[in-house]
Amino acid sequence: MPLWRRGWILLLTALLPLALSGCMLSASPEDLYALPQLPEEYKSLSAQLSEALSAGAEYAAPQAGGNLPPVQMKDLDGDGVDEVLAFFRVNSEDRPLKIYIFRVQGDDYVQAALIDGAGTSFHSVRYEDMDGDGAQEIVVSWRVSAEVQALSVYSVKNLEPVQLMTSSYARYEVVDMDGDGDLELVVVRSDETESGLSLADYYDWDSGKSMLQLQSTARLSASVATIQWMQAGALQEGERAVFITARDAGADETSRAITDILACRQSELANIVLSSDTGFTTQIARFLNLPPGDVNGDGATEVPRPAELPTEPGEDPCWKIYWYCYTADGADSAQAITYHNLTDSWYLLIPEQWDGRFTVRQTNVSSAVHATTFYSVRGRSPGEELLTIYTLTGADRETQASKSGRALLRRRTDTVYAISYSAGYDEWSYAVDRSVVEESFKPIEKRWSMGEN
Ligand SMILES: [Ca+2]
Ligand SMILES: [Ca+2]
Ligand SMILES: [Ca+2]
Ligand SMILES: [Ca+2]
Repeated sequence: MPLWRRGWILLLTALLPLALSGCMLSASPEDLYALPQLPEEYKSLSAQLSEALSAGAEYAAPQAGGNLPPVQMKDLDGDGVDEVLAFFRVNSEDRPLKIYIFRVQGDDYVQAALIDGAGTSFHSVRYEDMDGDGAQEIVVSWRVSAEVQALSVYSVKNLEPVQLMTSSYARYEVVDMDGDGDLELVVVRSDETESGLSLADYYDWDSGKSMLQLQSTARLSASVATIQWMQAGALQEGERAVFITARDAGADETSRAITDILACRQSELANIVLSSDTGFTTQIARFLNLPPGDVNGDGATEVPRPAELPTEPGEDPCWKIYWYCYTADGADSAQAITYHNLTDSWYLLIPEQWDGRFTVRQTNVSSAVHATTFYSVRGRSPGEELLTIYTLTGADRETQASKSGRALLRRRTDTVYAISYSAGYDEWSYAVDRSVVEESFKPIEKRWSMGEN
């Protein structure tokens, strides 16, 4: 689809509500003449959208995720021509949420299908070819009420919508759990029968019935309200897994990260870290707002487990982070140690021989000069100064970074990172080559909002 066509869709979306509300009347005739001629097929689409709007529909754009416009283009049936999906709400109807699907026919757009549902708004929409047949399935999340969300998946083969599953839910992920090339659906919902915790339903594609079948259900260790992140990732041998992190207040008012890990075992969904004794996950750590991730770049996902670094009495606690990966049996092993500075968006992979022999202090000299200094440890206290990592954000950041004794680590649009070594570093028994330290420095990339599902 050429870019100008996409441009037209955006223009239509922007102008139609204005046109109907009369705002366009303030445009001068010259302004109107300046608009390029509308291609024929978009006149028919525009007419269809106008008709829906004048019949009492209003645009109801999805509120979260990667597909936000109220009018979206997607080649649903895989024939190389985009269809148009328009998201509306018609308040007077029992099933007020409507997705109109238009397809090109000759010079016109004609309505090919309608999907409707109950609820107050569209939360999100995602397009996934779950069975790999070239036709996109549509994953729709509906906000039913302030507390309840529902998830539905539609096949639109030949542009005829068939609902493949629907369920109330809190989070979901679409992922190839069993490695067969088809995508499965993992849906987290509240456990209504007991304990206030949550459950994960596993839907696999049944090619015989062309349906998504509920295959199995796994128990999780937290209530849906406490879930912070649900992410697809990988186990140690590369098996796909879903990591679910909840946050709850521990006994001493510190918050805890409670991690469940779902993987496919003999075609069933299993929570591989659930203890058979307690029925609860074994993976509980202090919560420091760090999601699981591939921290060492080996393809497997690690889960963080903070441990406190030595400090002087009265100082704020600071943390090193042990990162664990998992086998399919749920056995964990530490893969990396980091020091994370989330305020300044960086972390340092800690050389193994430093473990137990270093600590850290953060000194924010000014709002534009943040310094994180690493010390050796003497007894249980900070000892010799070893090195300092600077986060420089002021207008003079280049000058700051090139001050005597400082070396540039990394440059970003609005930040420069630099490092300086103290006299004690090279004499420290556990020092590693400076180039190793510098390669171990990692800026944290801002990522997509993970709450989209
Ligand atoms: Ca198409
Ligand atoms: Ca498909
Ligand atoms: Ca699969
Ligand atoms: Ca890894």
